[in-house]
Amino acid sequence: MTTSRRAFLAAAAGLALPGCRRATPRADDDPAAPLGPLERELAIYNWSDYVGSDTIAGFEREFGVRVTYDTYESNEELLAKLQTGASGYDLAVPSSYLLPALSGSGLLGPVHPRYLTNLGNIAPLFRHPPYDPAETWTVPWQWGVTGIAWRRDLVAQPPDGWEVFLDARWKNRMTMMDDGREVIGAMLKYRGRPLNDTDAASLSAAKADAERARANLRAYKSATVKGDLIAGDVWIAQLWNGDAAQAAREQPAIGFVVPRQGAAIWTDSFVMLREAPHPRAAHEFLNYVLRPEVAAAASDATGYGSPNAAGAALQRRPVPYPTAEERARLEYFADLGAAAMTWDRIWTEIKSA
Ligand code: N2P
Repeated sequence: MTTSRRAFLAAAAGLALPGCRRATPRADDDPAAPLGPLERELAIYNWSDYVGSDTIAGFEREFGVRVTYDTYESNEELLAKLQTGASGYDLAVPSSYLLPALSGSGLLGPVHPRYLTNLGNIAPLFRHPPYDPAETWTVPWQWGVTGIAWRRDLVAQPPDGWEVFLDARWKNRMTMMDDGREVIGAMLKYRGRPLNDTDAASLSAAKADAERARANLRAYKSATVKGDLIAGDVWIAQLWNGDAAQAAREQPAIGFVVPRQGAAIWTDSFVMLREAPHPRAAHEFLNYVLRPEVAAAASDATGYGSPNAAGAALQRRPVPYPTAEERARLEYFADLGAAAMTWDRIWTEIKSA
């Protein structure tokens, strides 16, 4: 791990951070203040395959704004980009567990509610969430769960638990995600431990299990595994439900299961970056994606759940929020505090084993 990354994680954990102070205040830091006129450009950094086919183009057409749109494959990749500073982006879409780290490091700017007239479309369940109780930083985008996608035509016995990754019968036909929170989290659930465990003995068992699983894996690969599943090169993959649903549209033999031991659930939200060069265009975009028809088209395309109640009602393929019974098996990723450094080290060791 690089020194700057260690410093960042330390800051996220609220530890002393020598040589780093909060940036000086900016006009846009006051969420009640009006923003300037609409800029002609906007820069967005989002997960791959996480909007509808017309989400960006529709905004460009209607608002006369040119959008620079780049994608990433993990929260880690997002963090790495943002911590270098001056990314040039206005908006990004972290998972909720990153919020304490991002806001605590002064990387975010507050959203200005006066421009978010469509916020009332968000379902009450997703309003004032624990990671942003005053709705200072976030506008919820989509939610999903992590499970196992598999080829029903190539694997006779449906996998239903995380132990499948330890099964050498599927050696080189399996992948887990290129994401430490997901891989270590899955191995913790496999042993019946909490998803965000910081106990040293549990973490060392999870590490040993992950290393045993690694011997069977073709690769660590996240959303980009869709192509390998469709092609039949990968038969069993740790994956998110929406990306699995996207792949299943092209190859109907792809199934998806939430492992019986339990799994992760997460919400990803749009955040404003503090150094956003185009804050007004960013707010117009946020209000645009809060429209029911825009939210519905996006979630129909991605296969993920929409926190937008008015949008979900318009979806062709709505994803119902898990029932209480299902939720009992699901856990939200949480900020790990000081233990983030330990997790990070373990993940580095697993990958280099
Ligand atoms: C990637 C979207 C998944 C987001 N296609 C994971 N939090």
